[in-house]
Amino acid sequence: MEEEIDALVIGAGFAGLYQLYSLRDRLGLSTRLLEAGDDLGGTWYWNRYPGARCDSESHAYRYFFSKELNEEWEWTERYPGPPEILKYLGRVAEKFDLRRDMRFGCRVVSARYDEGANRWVVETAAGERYAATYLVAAVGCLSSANVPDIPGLRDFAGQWFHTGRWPHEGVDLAGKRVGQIGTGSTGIQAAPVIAQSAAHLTVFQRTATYSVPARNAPLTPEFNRWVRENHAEIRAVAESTPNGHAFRIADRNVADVTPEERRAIYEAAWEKGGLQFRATFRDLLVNQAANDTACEFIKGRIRAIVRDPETARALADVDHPYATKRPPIDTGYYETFNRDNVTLVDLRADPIECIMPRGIRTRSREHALDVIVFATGYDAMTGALLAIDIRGREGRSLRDDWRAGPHTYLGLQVPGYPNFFTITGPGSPSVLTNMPVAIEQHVEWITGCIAHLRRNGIDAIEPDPEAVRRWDAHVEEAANATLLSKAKHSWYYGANVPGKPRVFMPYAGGLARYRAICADVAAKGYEGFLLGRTPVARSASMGEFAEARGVGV
Ligand code: N01
Repeated sequence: MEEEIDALVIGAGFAGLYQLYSLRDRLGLSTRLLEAGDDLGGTWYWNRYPGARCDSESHAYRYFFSKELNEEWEWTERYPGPPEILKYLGRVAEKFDLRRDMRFGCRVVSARYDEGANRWVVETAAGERYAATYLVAAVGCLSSANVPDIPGLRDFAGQWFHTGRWPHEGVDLAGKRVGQIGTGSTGIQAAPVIAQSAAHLTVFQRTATYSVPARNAPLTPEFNRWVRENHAEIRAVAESTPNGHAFRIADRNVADVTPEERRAIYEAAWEKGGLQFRATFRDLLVNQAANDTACEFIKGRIRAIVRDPETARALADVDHPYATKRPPIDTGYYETFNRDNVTLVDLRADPIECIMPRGIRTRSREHALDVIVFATGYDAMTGALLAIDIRGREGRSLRDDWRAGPHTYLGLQVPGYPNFFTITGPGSPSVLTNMPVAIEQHVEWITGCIAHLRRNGIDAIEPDPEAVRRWDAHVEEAANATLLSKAKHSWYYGANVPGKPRVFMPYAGGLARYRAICADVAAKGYEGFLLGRTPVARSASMGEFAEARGVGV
């Protein structure tokens, strides 16, 4: 017997909590939230690895929708860590009485659209069933852990962990020989902290990257007062910039300043720390020559910090323009390689061959290890959605429909899956932004859309395949207009997961522009969407869509 409700939300991170609140308390819908983890927090529930910390600055890493919440909540550090973020989300759940409609330990395994009943039938791993008119996936963009299939892992005699599934009780690394595979944002945060307790840390680097100091620090009472008094301004900035952060991109090109001025600008940004480094010039992500100057500056810093010339060379041997892979920020990452107990292995020169019971064998030698840490990232953006067997009209399957890459309209809906919404789905700015700001926009758009349907007695909504085609093309065009398209080996292209289609997944046109597009679509009566279950209009469109993609319906 299934529980009948109006709306079902999957995932209890920033997105799911706000969606539950919005549908239940603003629209008055009976709403349930299902979460695989044993508590709320989403990415912050799972990511408890050493050094885990948010890369967005805390004053803009929050919901803005509630003035009261903003006034009562104060962050303690420039970049909050998981315990404080979980405390914040716990406070949100308490303040809005969300827990009574949340179910934990419920992994959704399938969601099937019953066309006759116009309901989504959702089933959990434990066999519980729910039937809802609206289904919202708030499953996160970076939640499906990617553990590379390296031969021999099963026979490893030590312990191994993926950073995104780190044991909540912690791992005692004292006196252990630790091997860390991966040097993305996570690995760069983890290595300095692991090195402090491990007997030895070996960092296995496949692709060098550019990192800028985070310069985390406790927040002063003065700063927090300023934040309290300026929420509206902070929000306005975050909502009007391309990346959803509370800082503006400088209105100048690299060529507008002299080399000395440029150096001073980079130095000041390096000292200030954080993702603002990317905002020093407006053409860093669109002009290769401009980008080269940032690359050179950072490479120079790496060489100046790291004492061993060969290690410095490998760390500075970056093969892509700055910020075309997600730029990490760090606390003492490069300095870590000056420690006696830390070694870098350059996998480009000495690739991993296999994992042995006692360590990792690279082409040239064996590295004895007690613990392997996989900081190897995620099956990003589509992984968590496709982990669920999602079936739309006529039994069509999302796994099949996205075999060649995701197709969405605005990253919000998929053709053939009526009343199914994705928060920060592929095709939306999502991972290129400060997530809570992108999430708020999506949740509010979805809530407004459902309100529109109910007000007007419309029983279903799904995108017009033609609009999806145009949006897919626009997403590709937006990426190609930037240097992001020069890092084809990034996870933005799905390149980190063997066999995954190479499609640029997030929307690179900027959050502010995207917001305007979404608002315009809604203002025009949901232009590009098919409203209502009108079989004739729908089957004509589906035929067209299938034809264009060369598949049968
Ligand atoms: O994952 P990644 P991440 N053999 O995919 C390497 C967000 N985030 O967890 O580059 C050897 O970026 C891989 O090498 P390569 C943020 O959006 C946010 O670090 O594919 N190496 C790379 O070095 C970020 O971008 C915060 O050649 C292998 C690393 O593993 C996203 O999460 C903090 C390998 C994976 O890097 C993902 O970051 C942390 C193999 N078989 C992360 N497979 C915040 O603070 C992979 N690698 C908010």
